Formats: sequence, C-alpha cells, structure tokens
Amino acid sequence: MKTIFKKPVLSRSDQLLEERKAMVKGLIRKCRSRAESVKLLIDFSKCEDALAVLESLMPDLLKLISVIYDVERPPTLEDAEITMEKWPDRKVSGLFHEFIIAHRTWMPLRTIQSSYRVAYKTEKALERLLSALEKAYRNLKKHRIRTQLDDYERRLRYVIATMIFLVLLAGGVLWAGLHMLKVHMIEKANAELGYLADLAYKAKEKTGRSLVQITGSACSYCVCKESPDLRHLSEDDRCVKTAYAALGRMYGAVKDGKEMPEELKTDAWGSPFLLDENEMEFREDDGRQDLLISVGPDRILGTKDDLTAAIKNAFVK
Ligand SMILES: [Ca+2]
Ligand SMILES: [Ca+2]
Repeated sequence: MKTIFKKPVLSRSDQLLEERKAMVKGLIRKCRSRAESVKLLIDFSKCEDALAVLESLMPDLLKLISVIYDVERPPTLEDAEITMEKWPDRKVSGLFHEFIIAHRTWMPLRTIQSSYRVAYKTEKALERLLSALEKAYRNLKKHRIRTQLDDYERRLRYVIATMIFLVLLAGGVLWAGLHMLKVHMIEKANAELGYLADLAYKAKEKTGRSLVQITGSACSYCVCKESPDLRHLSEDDRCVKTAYAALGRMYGAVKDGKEMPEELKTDAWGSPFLLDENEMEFREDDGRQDLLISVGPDRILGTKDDLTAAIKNAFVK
C-alpha cells in the first residue's frame, strides 16, 4: 500500500513533459477565460471591446498551438497560416483557418454596431477551435506525453475509488443489518402483544370478570403518562411496578395464581408492556376494548413507534 501512495521520482525527460502539460493547461485556462469575456462583451453590445480582448488572446492561442505540437517557438499569425497545413491534426488546422477568416472579416467592422453577426461567427469559430485543441491535448496526454506521474495518479484514483466503494458497501451492509434487526424486533414485540392479548381474553373468560376488576384499575398505564420516557426507569418506579402488577394479576387469573415469567413482562426493547383496561369501565355496556401497549423502539410512551394490540371483548359484544 505504501508504494501505491509513494509519488514517483521523475526522470528529466518526464519532468520536461510534465512542464509542457502544465503549460498547456495554463494556456487553455487563459484562452477559455478570455473567450468567455469576448462572448459576454458581444452579448452586452460591446463589440469593439470584444474584438480588443480577442486580439489580446491571440498570442496565447498561438503559444498553445506551439506547445501542443511541440514547436520550438510560438509562430506568428503569418507563420501559423503558412505552416498550418502541415499540422498533424487536419481538423485543428481547418478550424484555425475558419477562425482567422472570421476574425479578418470582423476587423474592419470593429466600430460598426451591426457587426454582431460577424462577431458571433468569430466567437463560435474560436469556441470550436479551443474545443478541438483541448481534444488534441487529451489524445496527446493519453498516448504520447504519458509519464510515470499519470500512472501514479491513475493508480491513486483507482485506490481512492475502491476505498470509497468499500466504505459505502460497508455502510450499506451495516444499514441493512440494523434495518433487519429493527424489523425482527418489531415482529417479536407484535407476536408478544398478540400472545398477551389472547391471555388477557382467557383471563376474562375464565374468571367471568372484566380486566378492570381483575387488575383493580381502569387505566394501569396512566401513571406512566407522568414520565413517558421509560428508558431510565428502575424496577422501583411507579410506572414499572404498576405495569408489572397489572400483568401479574392478569397472568395469575389464567394460570391459577402462578407468577408471571419475567421475560413476558417486557417488550423486545426491555420496557414493560402497559395495559389500558376499558371493557365495562364506565357502564355495563361500555364496549371499548382493553388495550395492550408496547412503547416501541424509542422506549417513550405516546410516540408514533408505539405498538398496540386490542384485547377481544368477553362481555360486551
Ligand atoms: Ca381505561
Ligand atoms: Ca414510543
């Protein structure tokens, strides 16, 4: 791994190639920025200023061509016109020719406001020429002026992309694992609620008494409303004690007074199951169903992750 991140020491010839590439990149940036200014000035009807910026761009454009094609010194405009037929890329020489012709047409019209059409034509020709030069440079970089630094950067990009992929993959696996665990715990809590609801119904049937009568409360969970955050409650807390007592009486009614197993008293997240006794609470014909409640994953009563199970009525149909 250490060798992957170690920057290579470049030979003298590679150093020269890197300097050439840095020069090309700098010149492309300068030309692009001024080409953008030319376009904006034309858009704002400042054609004369646009032409001045275009002419200031010309030496850098010629220098860019000379560095891309590795010519010893930048050609003058006249040199370029003579030699462009011999440039290795015919497309670039063709576009350069188009640009020069458009520029020459524009020059004598510099003070004429209606020269927009010619100005835009020149600006478009410049845009096409710059794009072709950038493409020529990319091809050159890929095949002829490749150095150990390019291989090093490619390796580095690959390693970083692989690391990002692995981190995302690990994050995805972790998220999926946690999600599945959460789903499993909710299923478990719902199954336990179902079991307890069935038990509560049997308690009513077996004793012939309502749940209000069995537990001795019309709302044994109401005491928990005073401090609905059940995360840090001890076994001695009133909410926990009341919940356990109500569940214990209900269980004992079915199981002939036996103690309720500890694991049945709490949900998948360790909070006590809560009861709201309702059937026949206010009148003989009060048909509201008794409710069993799990405060859910957040362990707070009254939030949207709470789970409930209605207990079947035994008396009021
Ligand atoms: Ca009630
Ligand atoms: Ca909750």
